[in-house]
Amino acid sequence: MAKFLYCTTLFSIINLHAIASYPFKLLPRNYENNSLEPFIDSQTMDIHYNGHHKKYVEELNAALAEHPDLHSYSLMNLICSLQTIPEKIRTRIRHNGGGHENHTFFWNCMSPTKTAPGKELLILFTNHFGSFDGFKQKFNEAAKKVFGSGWVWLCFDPRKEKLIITSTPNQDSPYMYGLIPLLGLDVWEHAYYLKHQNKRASYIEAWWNVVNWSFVEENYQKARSCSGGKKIALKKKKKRD
Ligand code: MN3
Repeated sequence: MAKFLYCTTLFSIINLHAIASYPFKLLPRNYENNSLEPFIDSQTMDIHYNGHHKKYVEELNAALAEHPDLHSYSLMNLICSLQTIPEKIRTRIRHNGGGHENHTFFWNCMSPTKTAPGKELLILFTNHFGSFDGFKQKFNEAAKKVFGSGWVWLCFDPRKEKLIITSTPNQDSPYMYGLIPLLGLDVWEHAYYLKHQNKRASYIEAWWNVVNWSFVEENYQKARSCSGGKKIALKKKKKRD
């Protein structure tokens, strides 16, 4: 129980939107559907946000409606303590709570304003993945490998105090696995099929143009301060994976 409280408290400091509780709301994005053109098309952004994401929020609220004992739970409490959720609604909370969290995070991972990784992030990528290009290559490989529907992530692992690239199936959030996401990419077909059809690689390539590196930097700084302020970026790596 203590571990659970530690995790949800730590994660809620990092991800403030996740402290909200029932009834959950679709949060506004700070750009329009067409703002990411030509890299992410307007129709996909509209259907993805007003269709898919909105549905996750509605389904999450519907699953919780008849469980008033869970109405005080934050989104982070719900998705980090699935084993304590009544079995009858556990899968719905996992899919729709994860879907709400992941998509809220994903909108912030993109920006119509061109950004670039700062000096500290570049050092971080060099130390963990050989170079910035090395990081992108490994991230691309992981994104192409996701079978079916899922996500690829750059995460901070607070147990090992290092960065990792990983994927999650369906709408699972990295927080469910004790990881803090810094950057995430939705590789469900609904995220790209209208424009890129079956060519996931071309979607991934286009997406790099709209990555919000300021958000990644912000997430990294919060993860670092919550892990005791250690300079993980400057840590020498003994052995490369
Ligand atoms: Mn999606």
